[in-house]
Amino acid sequence: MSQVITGEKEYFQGIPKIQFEGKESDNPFAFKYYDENKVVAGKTLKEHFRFAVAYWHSFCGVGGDPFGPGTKVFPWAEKSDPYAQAKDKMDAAFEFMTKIGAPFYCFHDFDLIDEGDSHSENEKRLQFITDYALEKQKASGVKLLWGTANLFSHPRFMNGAGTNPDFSVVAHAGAQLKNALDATIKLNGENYVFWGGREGYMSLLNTNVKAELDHLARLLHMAKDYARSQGFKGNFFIEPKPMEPTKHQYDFDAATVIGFLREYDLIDDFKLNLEVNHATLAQHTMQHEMQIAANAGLLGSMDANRGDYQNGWDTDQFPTNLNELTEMMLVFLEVGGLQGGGINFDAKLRRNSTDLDDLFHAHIGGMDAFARALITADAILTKSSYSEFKANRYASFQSENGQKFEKGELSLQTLAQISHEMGAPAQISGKQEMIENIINQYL
Ligand code: XLS
Ligand code: NI
Ligand code: NI
Repeated sequence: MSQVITGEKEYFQGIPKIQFEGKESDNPFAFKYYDENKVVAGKTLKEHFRFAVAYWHSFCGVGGDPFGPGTKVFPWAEKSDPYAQAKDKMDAAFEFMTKIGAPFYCFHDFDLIDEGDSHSENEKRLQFITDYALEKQKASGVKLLWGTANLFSHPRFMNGAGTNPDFSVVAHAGAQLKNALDATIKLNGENYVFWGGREGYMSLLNTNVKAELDHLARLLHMAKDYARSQGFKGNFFIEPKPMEPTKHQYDFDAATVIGFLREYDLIDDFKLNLEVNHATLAQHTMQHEMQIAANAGLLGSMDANRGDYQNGWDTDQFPTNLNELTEMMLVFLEVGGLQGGGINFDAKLRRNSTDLDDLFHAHIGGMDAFARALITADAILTKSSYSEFKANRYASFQSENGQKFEKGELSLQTLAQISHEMGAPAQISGKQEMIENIINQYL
């Protein structure tokens, strides 16, 4: 995929396909670290990351906030006819994706085309725009990393979608979900995501948590059975987030979702799509979430962004924090990367970043930051004392009794007896500061 694909009109005029020029380059429209063909730890950067552009933030989000309307005037949003507008937006999207060199994209159903006022009209709209998307994918080589359904914006979902106390809303969600699955399958989507935007509650006083969780699991089973019957071979991902828009979201964090998948027998088909800013909202680091998911074999995909140290909500900023990213990439390499997913920029420009070219700066920055972090993490793992130090911390479990303990061959009485023989443990430093310095040294 090297060709730029435009529609009748070129939206990002004067911006060519972004090339890798190296860190000495002063060209703001060039990659400084992301050389897609560079091989690190046995794979090219392109293969490691499988970067995806998020349709909603990049081509739909005009920057509205609770204090004021949107600030961005998109030239692809001028036409009032929803079909014509959707086509223009898709032209802009594929032009951008081929210029930035992202091999994948992700969407919600009604990012592609505005929602109509009936199921049949929506089916017609999605048919139309997915026909066009198929042409665009073929011409460009850009692929669909995942599709999803927006089951949280419309007022009908104010009490949830799959967890709504009203069966007719649950049924409506089912109809919409079916169409979104059909669209994803038609476009050869590699995965399908469930983010439980309003699958949670505002108050326990009016909520039957047991019934709601049972209903959510039922809907997920139905979705999985339907998609499989239609030949979908990809992964289903659940995207944890602890709160926002609801006060408490059921898919709180990785550990909670893993427990839910086990409890409801969904663990063989579902994995996790983790998001940096959701991890921090749950009072975790992203690297913690990645490790917990990987321990269960469920590290599927990632939504890349960053939060703000001072704000307590999902600010969805583009990732630039190299220390944070390097720690993430250490886990990424240690656990062998993602299971079927990629890295989707679920990040938005600031409300006052209003030029069309800002979208390029944001993605160049994000892709470069990931590349630099991965290269750094690989150097740390292969050249520094990091891995050896970490392994040595646990070396005592290689002793005869340590091995018996790990294999479950010791009773508590024997363990106690061993301790009597071993005497008081010596103090061993965790050496956190020394390890932290290695990151700075290799960056
Ligand atoms: C919102 C979520 C959302 C999902 C897709 O916070 O991150 O964008 O990724 O529905
Ligand atoms: Ni997300
Ligand atoms: Ni988010």
